[in-house]
Amino acid sequence: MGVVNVTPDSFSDGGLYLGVKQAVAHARRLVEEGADILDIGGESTRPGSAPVALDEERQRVLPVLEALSGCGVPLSVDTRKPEFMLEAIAAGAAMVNDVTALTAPAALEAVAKTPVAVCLMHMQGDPRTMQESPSYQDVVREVRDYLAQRVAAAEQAGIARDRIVVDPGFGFGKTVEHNLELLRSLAEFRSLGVALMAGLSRKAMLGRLTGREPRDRVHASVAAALLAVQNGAQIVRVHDVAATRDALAVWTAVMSNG
Ligand code: HH2
Repeated sequence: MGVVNVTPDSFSDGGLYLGVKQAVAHARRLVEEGADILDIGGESTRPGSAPVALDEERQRVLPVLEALSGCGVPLSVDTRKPEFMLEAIAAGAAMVNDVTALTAPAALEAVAKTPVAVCLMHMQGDPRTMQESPSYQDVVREVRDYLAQRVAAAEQAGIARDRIVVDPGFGFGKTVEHNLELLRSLAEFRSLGVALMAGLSRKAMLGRLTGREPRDRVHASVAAALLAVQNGAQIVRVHDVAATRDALAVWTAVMSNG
């Protein structure tokens, strides 16, 4: 899944693709590089970020979605707002990626009445404050239990299992140690019986481990994506599609003869 941030303030590429033309060109490049899905977002959820008004999100994302419909890959919309989910679906989105796992009032019902796929992600707290003091007794168990509850709630609302993807939410209310523990134990999330996604691309934990700025975290991101796939992720959400594709081509070739 290639990331298309139509935002002025995303942590690694904020402002680079804020115009419709730039965002669409970037998205098309990601498809050429081998992205199977594009995830389009108009609201940064990086630590410390403030929410974006519905109208602003609409103006950023809808023209990009519309321009990309028919681009050859399914489009995902990264949003927490139920009203906007429905507008994005009407504009061609085939997937909703919600960092709040459809916990907003009426979000479950909004998605249930459509045929699209949905990614339910775990976050402790909210973006403004989530990195102040993340705390867990057992991060893997707590994140998995939360996702199991959200899958059950989604099913109860009428969203079939084969439409659901779960994501432990690397960096969303987690220390570097929490993230490493989740990555080590990612395979345990397969027991939830739905597709598994991981988003580690250019994140702060990789900065902590390498001492590099977000745009220079490509190599670390590729390593993290590869480990995530090796540990059971079926979708990796990445900024650097070509590099990730190459690494996965090698991994796939090795594994297919194993
Ligand atoms: N990470 C980000 C945003 N959305 N969605 C899922 N499912 N999983 C993730 O790990 C995830 C996500 C943060 O990355 P990015 O979009 O590049 O940054 P920002 O939130 O600053 O726009």
